[in-house]
Amino acid sequence: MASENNGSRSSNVQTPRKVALVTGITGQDGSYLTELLLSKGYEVHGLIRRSSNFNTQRINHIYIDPHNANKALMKLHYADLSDASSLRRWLDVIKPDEVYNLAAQSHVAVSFEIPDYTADVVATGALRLLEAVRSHTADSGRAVRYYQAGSSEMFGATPPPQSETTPFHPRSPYAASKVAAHWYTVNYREAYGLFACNGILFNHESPRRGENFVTRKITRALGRIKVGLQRKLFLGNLQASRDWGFAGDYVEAMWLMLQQEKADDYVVATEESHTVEEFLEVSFGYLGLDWKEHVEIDERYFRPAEVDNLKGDASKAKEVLGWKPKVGFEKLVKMMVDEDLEIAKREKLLVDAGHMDAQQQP
Ligand code: NDP
Ligand code: GDR
Repeated sequence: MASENNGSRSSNVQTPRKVALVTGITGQDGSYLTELLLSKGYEVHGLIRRSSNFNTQRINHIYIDPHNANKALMKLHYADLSDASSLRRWLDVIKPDEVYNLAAQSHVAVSFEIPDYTADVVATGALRLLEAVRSHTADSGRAVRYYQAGSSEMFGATPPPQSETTPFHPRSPYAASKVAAHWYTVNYREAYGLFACNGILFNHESPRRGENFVTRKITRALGRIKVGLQRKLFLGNLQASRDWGFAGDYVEAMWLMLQQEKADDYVVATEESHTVEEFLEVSFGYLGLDWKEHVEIDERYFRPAEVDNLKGDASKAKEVLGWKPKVGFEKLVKMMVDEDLEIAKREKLLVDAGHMDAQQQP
């Protein structure tokens, strides 16, 4: 009898669904992280900013209209990292257990063009969100865990391998702003006891990568070259080295950081580095093409200050989080080429049917 009671009691006990708040949910990482959190049973609230066109392409496949289903577990709300009041309001309404701050003006070269805006969103935006979390927890007595999307760009000119103890030497307004956001996060942890973690993530890519980052720019153009829609690809510095991983692997590390007993900072990387030229060799070679016949250097893509060599040391994440990357460099390149070749084939059909201009660039 006792065991029957115990059994029925435990089967009736339901752990409450965890609630996550994700800024930057419409971005590459936001989409993978949301998929991961939904698969773990979370309710996910994403903050999106207003734009003149819909900007939810990366999450449309997981969106369920709440008018059609009251069990929709991903919900979207308008807010902006430049608007402190919107951040505090949504925290009070949503009452999340975990906050992932992924929103950013994330393009390094563009940050030289719009430095003031970049600093406002990347640095002060993180501070606004931390302050909103702090004041929300102080007023409500709730515990909220916070993840800050830090970057290997913070290491900048400091030679590899780069770990949590490597000094920062940022080389762009974007990188300097991420350094500020990193220290704001450490400060809120030390000053207020907030459970706040910095993930220092090295470059991570995917078929959902923005089309003006170098890997996706290459695979997108390569697909179009292969089907005959384009001949040339204009690039900048081919000698820069990056530690490129797969975004799907990296969002797992973000989640793991917030499941630990103690808040801390972690480098997340594959520990392998390749030049842009090597990316060209592998991607073009995979489709049987010679990149040298198609690539031209355009100085417009050189940056006022470059980051030459990034290669992470992810020992701490491996030891403490038990994290390791599943997708290596070649597999990542092939995954991106395969997907972009399919997109190019569909574009070719539209061009041949007269529905699209062949010159139309993504
Ligand atoms: P993306 O550029 O793909 O996504 C950025 C997201 O931020 C988008 O959802 C964008 O919205 C949103 N956003 C931009 N400005 C604002 C704003 N003012 N208010 C609210 N939201 C805003 O970046 P990734 O997904 O690649 O990267 C995620 C985070 O990780 C970023 O902070 C990035 O700096 C950082 N990071 C990325 C790395 C990488 O290799 N991918 C490596 C290390 C760090 P919208 O869709 O409307 O533009
Ligand atoms: P990065 O990524 O600056 O490392 O920042 P990006 O892909 O833009 O550049 C990588 C390297 O390629 C060189 N490069 C070019 N880059 C672009 N975008 N376009 C070109 O035509 C081109 N030609 C050569 C660049 O000079 C650079 O050396 C990314 C972003 O996701 C950041 O938000 C993130 O913090 C870091 O990765 C880690």
